[in-house]
Amino acid sequence: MKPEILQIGPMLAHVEQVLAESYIVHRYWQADDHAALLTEAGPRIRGVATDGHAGLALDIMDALPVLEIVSSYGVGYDAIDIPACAARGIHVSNTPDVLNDAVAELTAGMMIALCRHIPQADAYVRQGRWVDGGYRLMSELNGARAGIFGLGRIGKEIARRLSAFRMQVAYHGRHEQPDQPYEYFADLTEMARAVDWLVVIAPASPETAGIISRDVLVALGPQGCLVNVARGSLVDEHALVELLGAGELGGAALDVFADEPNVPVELLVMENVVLSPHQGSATEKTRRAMGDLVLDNLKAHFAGKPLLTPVC
Ligand code: NAP
Ligand code: 8YV
Repeated sequence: MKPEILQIGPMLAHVEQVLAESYIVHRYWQADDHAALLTEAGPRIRGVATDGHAGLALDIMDALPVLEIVSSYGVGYDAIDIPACAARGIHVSNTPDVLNDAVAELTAGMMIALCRHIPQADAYVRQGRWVDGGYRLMSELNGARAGIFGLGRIGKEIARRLSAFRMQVAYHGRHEQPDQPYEYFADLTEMARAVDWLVVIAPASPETAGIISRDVLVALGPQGCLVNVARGSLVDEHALVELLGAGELGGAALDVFADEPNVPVELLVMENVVLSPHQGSATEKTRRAMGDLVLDNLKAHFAGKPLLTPVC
């Protein structure tokens, strides 16, 4: 008998194909009556396939008494209640490492786009305005100081790229990493005060909610730029919008927002902002590797083997 699994939302075509071949799949988002689906199939469902946005709601988990594994597409697992899973003996896996390069590339790209006005300069040419005179002068990354909040797997790849741009890199986290060549700041606000760019790439959690506070943004200052490629919940978005509008913060490059896919309307008309629809890992190659890890973790579990990338 194939194990029965619950697929929370749509996934890549190749992932859905392998899931359909290997398991009896219940497609939650397509069910007309979610409660009826859970009542009928819930008692037999042993696995969940989900992603970092949909996660697994507690009321669904409650309806799955024999659930053994949640395999999630994405490295961030803030949408899954890990303590609840651990308490019930449910294993959880995510997709770390395979997306480090893609996220680091987008981060560097957004930073260049922001300081070199790539979107605006592109529009300038398309609108035929170049014939009336060249575009104005801008700032550059070369020689500027970057502070990374979260020098983890992705943060280290960002640091490597920013170092290659000849930026001075520093970092903040709960622990100093003596094997890393970058300056460590034990205090986040101190680091924000010392740098030109603050790059946020730490996990969302109760401890990091709102950690990029008004005070941190004020410390970054009118010449400073915030880059958020982590989660919207880490940043005080109201303060961010207000300070950007008032010229008390220099600029922002944002891939993530507090209430995705809704973006504060004020940001949409700001020149000193670059916006991206949560695209950090969104390349064909990386997303395929993430999808493969979702499948491989499920396969390992149902073969009685250890998970490849366990969270708990
Ligand atoms: P990671 O390897 O676990 O690194 C996280 C880093 O954050 C660590 O260096 C950790 O250092 C630091 N940190 C600081 N305060 C922390 C706290 N209170 N709790 C936990 N860590 C803290 O994670 P990663 O794989 O680099 O991914 C980081 C995050 O990026 C993910 O959780 C996800 O939300 C986000 N992400 C976004 C995208 C996107 O598309 N935009 C794509 C992938 C990932 P210390 O332990 O020293 O504190
Ligand atoms: C994905 C991400 O967009 O890995 C993460 O934590 O934020 C992104 O890679 C997302 O998780 C896919 O659901």
